[in-house]
Amino acid sequence: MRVPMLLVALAACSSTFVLAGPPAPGADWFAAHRAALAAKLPPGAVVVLRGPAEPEAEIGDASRPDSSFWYLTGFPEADSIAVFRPSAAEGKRYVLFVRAKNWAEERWTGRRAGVEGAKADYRAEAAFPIEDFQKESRSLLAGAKALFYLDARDRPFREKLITSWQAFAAAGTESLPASDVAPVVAQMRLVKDATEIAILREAVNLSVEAHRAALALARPGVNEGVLKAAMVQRCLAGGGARMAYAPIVGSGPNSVILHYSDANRVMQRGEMIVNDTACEYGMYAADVTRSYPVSGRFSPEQRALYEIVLASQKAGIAKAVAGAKHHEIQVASYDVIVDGLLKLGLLKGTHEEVKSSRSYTAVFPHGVSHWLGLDVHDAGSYEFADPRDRFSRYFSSNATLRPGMVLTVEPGIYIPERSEGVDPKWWNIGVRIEDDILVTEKGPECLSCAAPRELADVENAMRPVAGQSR
Ligand SMILES: [Mn+2]
Repeated sequence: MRVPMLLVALAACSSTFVLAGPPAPGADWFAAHRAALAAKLPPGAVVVLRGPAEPEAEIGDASRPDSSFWYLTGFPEADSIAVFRPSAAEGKRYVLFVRAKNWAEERWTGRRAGVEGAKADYRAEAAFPIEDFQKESRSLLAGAKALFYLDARDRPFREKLITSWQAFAAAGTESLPASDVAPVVAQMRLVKDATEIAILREAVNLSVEAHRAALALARPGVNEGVLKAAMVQRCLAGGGARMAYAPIVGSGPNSVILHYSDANRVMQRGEMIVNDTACEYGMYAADVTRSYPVSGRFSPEQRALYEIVLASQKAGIAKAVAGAKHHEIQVASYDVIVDGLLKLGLLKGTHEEVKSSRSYTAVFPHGVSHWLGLDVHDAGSYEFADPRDRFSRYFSSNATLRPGMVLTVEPGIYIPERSEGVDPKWWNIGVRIEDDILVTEKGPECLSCAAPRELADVENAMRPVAGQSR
């Protein structure tokens, strides 16, 4: 008995204290993305990608590469530019502009690959210090027929680039087009390959562990921040570089605030908690929400709303099948919520009246599904047929689901206090249930459903150890 126990203890130690870190995709993987992009562009295209400069502020998380820039280059440092020109002569097809090695600066802000590292580790055929971009760009753009750029929200960079491109074009007789390549890259990012799905699974699994940790800590008298801290601990200790988004841990009156981010209130018996928190891992985001009673036992009202949201989520997930349109998820989830609220008397009128008056938006004010990937609200078109306003968009997203797409399904009900005509027993109850769904040939696969979700599973996960009361 003794030896196995020791081994168990050692294993526990190593998993607690050793950060293995996420798997880093190899240079081939990024090169394949560049090749796939090239195949979508006209012959003679030149692509200029901006990796944004580090923000001025010296506080906050370490800067994160722009998702699309990283997807195409794998280069993780701030303030860089990649020029990609498939039809150019060898030696000029892929050029990186990076911050040069400079110990006096690196000792403050971190080590750099430098010009040599850009070639050796990131497959650049040539590399230059970032300051040389203006000087070198003329020869890199010469002879190109169309410019495609990715500005990563660096507007001055984009304006300067287009100005020089147009000046350059004016010198010739043809008019040369310049366009944003972001929508093209976004469509590539929409369908995940096996490497991306493997990393996403890790991000989600880590987030599920974090949710379990938080569930076990919830009880009256505990501050929301304690749950948030436990989740951040789990994400970072598991090798995540940062959270996938600002954690939302709201109890009672905060459970009806969709993006409540203070997490600094003492939870009271009888309240609900909405916990929308997840890890980023290897650059990929999970996005998971669980809702549960502070006391560990659902009250009748909490149970009634939770059952509607859960049924709504299951109806939505069932529509996440290859060939379906994205809005079918929204429609299926919506129908269950409206029917459930009508039955409870929390919405008045008929299903049709609720839809045409949009009275449901008082308690169900958001859409139920978005793409998930490198960004929590990932890139990729929804192909809205009716873009007039947010509710029209939710119900008209015509993108066709394909295997390899990953999306969230996250219906919710939030009853604010002083809701007109609503019995106060319903006030300040918020419920959102959100899971991450992979579309496969065989149907929807819920990546995050291991986080307790059925009512009994939630209560069991919160059951206190013997002798402790809530
Ligand atoms: Mn979400």
